[in-house]
Amino acid sequence: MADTVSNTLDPKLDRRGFLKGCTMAAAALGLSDAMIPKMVEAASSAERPRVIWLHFQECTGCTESLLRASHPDIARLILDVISLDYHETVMAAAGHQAEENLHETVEHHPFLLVVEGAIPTKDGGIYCKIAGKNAIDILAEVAPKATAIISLGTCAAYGGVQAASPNPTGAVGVEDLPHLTGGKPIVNIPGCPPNPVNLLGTILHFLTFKRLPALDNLNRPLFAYGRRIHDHCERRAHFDEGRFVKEFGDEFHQLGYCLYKVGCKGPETFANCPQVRFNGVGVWPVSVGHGCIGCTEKNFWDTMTPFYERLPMVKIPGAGIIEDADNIGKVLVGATAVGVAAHGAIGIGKSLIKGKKEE
Ligand code: FSX
Ligand code: SF4
Ligand code: F3S
Repeated sequence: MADTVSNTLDPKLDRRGFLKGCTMAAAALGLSDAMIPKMVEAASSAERPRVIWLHFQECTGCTESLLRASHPDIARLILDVISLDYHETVMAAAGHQAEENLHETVEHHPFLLVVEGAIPTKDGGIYCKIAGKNAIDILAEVAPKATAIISLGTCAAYGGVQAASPNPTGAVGVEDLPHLTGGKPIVNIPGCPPNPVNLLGTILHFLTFKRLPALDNLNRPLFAYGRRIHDHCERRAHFDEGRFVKEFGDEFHQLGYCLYKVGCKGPETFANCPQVRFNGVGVWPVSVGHGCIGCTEKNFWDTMTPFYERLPMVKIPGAGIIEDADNIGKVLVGATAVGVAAHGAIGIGKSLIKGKKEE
């Protein structure tokens, strides 16, 4: 009965793909190569942890981005190291059989819980129902029995797009419902969608060290969300020198200049996108010409919008708050060496964006 999902996908990864995935996860975790054999040993153990994967209010982009990853096939790798007992999108079982699988694991085995999607709390939770139960009841039934909970994607972590003002369904993230989760540890892996490497790294960390990774103040693993996008961006030299794209498609866009003035939220966003990148082909939003919209940050649909207007004030370590974007490069020369901002020290509210100065 267990592992009802893995065998519905491609065959197991070959050894080379498996090693490549572990090496990628070790790099994301900031571990030395010396740790890779230990990680491979832990990941190859016959004792694969059981995982229940619940879907609530979401677009399923989190699972899609996982399934679309390649070189290595991260979905395949994850499915090789866990026993996925319940996952509504990809499991072969349906109806009563699927529900039986869920209850069997919940009642009789230790398991990790992955949640995708927000939980709507208004009007008795009627806005998300599965198998006749609403998301609140399902979470209350499953979460307190989990060893730990991984909230995958910004929706499960913080409510996501459903929670955007005026939040008509009362959508919240898993961590907002502590009375339903029984005090179980929660790891948020935000992103809309999140990078599957960060899920893989969290699972491999758990398998290798028998504990969850260290978290930041928003319960995100520090290995993945400990640095600002802006600090590792390949366009940073243009920012520092004051070379900006003025509008999409202009000559500066074609030259690969900084996207700050067309709305990039990289200076306020914590994630490893520039280092880990996506889809196994080395791309991330900024590398293909679009600014970061801050999708790993709490309530980004409200706090990071309008997406195509620049952040009005950028706090630069050692240089204070810069309000005039035209002069930002000049001020920054000499200031960038000051170092990385204290994690979480930077924050921006919608009122700031609304109150921005016109250039
Ligand atoms: Fe949310 Fe995930 Fe954005 Fe979509 O499942 S994080 S809307 S990419 O898919 O939950
Ligand atoms: Fe990169 Fe955006 Fe920072 Fe410019 S503002 S350097 S595009 S992260
Ligand atoms: Fe999201 Fe920005 Fe990364 S939009 S995917 S955090 S570059």
